[in-house]
Amino acid sequence: MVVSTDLAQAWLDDGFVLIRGVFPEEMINLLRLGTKKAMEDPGPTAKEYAEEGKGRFFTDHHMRKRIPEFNDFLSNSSVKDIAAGLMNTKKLNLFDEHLLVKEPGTENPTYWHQDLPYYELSGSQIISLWIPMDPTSAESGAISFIRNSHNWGKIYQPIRIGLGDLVKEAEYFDGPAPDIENEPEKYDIVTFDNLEPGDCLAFQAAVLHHASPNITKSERRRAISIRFAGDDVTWQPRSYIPSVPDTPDLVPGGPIDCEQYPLVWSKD
Ligand SMILES: O=C(O)CCC(=O)C(=O)O
Repeated sequence: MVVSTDLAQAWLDDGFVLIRGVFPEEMINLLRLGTKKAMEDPGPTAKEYAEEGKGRFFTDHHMRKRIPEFNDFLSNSSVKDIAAGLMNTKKLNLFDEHLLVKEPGTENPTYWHQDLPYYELSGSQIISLWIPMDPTSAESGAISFIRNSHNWGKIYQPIRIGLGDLVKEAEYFDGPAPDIENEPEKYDIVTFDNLEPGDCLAFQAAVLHHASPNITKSERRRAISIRFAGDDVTWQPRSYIPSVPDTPDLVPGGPIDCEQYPLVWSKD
């Protein structure tokens, strides 16, 4: 799969880009099977955000370490080509896979946030490929972005994405994110409310984004964000993220290659 220069430019300018129909059904089925396993037997990094009896907002990270289907998807789909093409990078480190499942009746939104302060990384070539496993509508958990907000030069204080409270231990940075929910007219908000399995929504780590609750009665909203870092990314330890002992040999400002952030692709 070759990423056009127009798509790569849109990723740079807007901070996000949608690529339709890039993953065939058998690839999405790998993700669905992996997700089933992750939810039936949650690993140590799994979290539940929904209140008892109000749907289920399930998240997990780094599932490839214990569930082979996620590795199969990483090896056999075009996910790395897309990430490398959009970022125009010579190498890719995989640094996270984040599973985000909102079952019917889940009232939790995913609060407005940037991903960057949750990472121990610094740089501009940091991408998430958000891949829905179900049709996704405004009612089932559509994702929205503020166009170009990655270029505002701000890092906002992280928030617990499913609960809405600020992470107190985190740095204050540029303060909490603006109150976008109550003043939407002030922002250039783009909502992707008609995604299909096979689509891929790519976005930059500093772009502000949000996802709605799943207020449907029967539509699941399973999605995975697969995250890669490119050439300009260095290690940026953050006191409130307990990374040791997974990144023992990294030096602040230095390269990120290590077991936790494996080099998974390079341009020969
Ligand atoms: O899927 C969601 O609810 C939000 C996704 C998100 O915030 C992310 O992938 O960074």
